[in-house]
Amino acid sequence: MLGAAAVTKAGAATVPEAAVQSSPKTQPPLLPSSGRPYNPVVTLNGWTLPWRMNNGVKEFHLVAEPVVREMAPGMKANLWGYNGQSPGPTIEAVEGDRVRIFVTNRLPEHTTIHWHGVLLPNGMDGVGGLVQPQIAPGKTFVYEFNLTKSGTFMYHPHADEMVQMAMGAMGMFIVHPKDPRQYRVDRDFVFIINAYDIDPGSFTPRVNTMLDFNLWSWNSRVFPGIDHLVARTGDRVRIRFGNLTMTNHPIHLHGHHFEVTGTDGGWIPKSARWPEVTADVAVGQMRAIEFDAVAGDWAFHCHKSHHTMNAMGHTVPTLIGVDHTGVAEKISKLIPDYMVMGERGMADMGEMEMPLPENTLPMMTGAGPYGAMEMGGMFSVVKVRDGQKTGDYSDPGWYQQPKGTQAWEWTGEPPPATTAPSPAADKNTVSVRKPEGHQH
Ligand SMILES: [Cu+2]
Repeated sequence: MLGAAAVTKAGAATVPEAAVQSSPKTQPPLLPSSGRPYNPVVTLNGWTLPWRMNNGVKEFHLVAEPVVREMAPGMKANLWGYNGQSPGPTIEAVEGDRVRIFVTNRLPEHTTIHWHGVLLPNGMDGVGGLVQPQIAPGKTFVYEFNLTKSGTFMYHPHADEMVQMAMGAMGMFIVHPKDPRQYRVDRDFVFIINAYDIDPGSFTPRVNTMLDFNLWSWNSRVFPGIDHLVARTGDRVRIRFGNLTMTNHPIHLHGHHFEVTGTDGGWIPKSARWPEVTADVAVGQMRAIEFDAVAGDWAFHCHKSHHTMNAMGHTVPTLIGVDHTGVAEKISKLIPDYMVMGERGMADMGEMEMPLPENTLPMMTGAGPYGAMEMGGMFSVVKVRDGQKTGDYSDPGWYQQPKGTQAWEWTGEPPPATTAPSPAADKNTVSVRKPEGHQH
């Protein structure tokens, strides 16, 4: 048992067992077995950290450690996380709770944890060097405070932040309202927005990258590795997302008008909410959105189109409109596997069987019921079905559109097309008078 001294100081007999999760699948909501009742969240491709009650205090144990995270089938990354995963488990507690969080450091360097957005005593704020000594490797520290306000918060190191966050050390911290009827929804999803720079063929993120990340992830997963968000028609659905990347993400949902109901600072009063289809979440921010679920398979993604792509080269020239006739043949005499890409756009890549280096993902991928989806990165599907049972988060399969409600191919005579008159080349003369002398 590490950090026995710290434990004695907290008045506890032992450090609670540190639960570990190895599956990258979305775990079912963890119903509270002790303490105040609440409606638990569902962490996308993640889980909630179990706790124990000790004389009225809710005790958690987080272990910061190197982990291997499957980012999508076919690609694994060496990351830093907590209790076996990156991001770490979601911490769930209730307004009014006193929490005691043991943090054991199994990283190769010192760390701390900052409880992002939580109102607490200064000495519990987790900024290494400023309000506490760093937690050396092998040591355990205890954070203990009262949760005075419900809302959606995050946790992450405030020690060698650039490296530790680039490596995936972060998690969500949900404080439920004391009255479970307040802000009640039928389904409550949560994830953290993060980004990595992992060269194709390698396993460990570059930690000095400032802007050129190549894997845009939700809970350290990328499409097609991100689970679907499943709901029943008419369900009130909340999705909470925190952004710990280096850029903003306009998160967009099809088929619904949602309201932003929460920020890092708490709940937005009903009278101050407005309808949206895209919620931009800046760096270090959180947004909670809510909507009444409409039947269908609705795309849900970051609207920066580069963020719905997986690893790609940034120096590829645009070849649209370039005629490669004959060129590929000549080059393939020198390079046997050479193929021409991008002559008509890049959609071909969604279906192309390209040789890839070990441990990377196609730039655009994913199969839907009608073919390639040509997506990657921050993309998932909100699947809403009439018959989905309460509490059932299992995949209902693809949506069957009611007859006559799907776009179809026109096979008759095309309607007469009116086109804008194009200016004839000979009318495009420009007369230019050159200035003479220096008299303007
Ligand atoms: Cu984005």
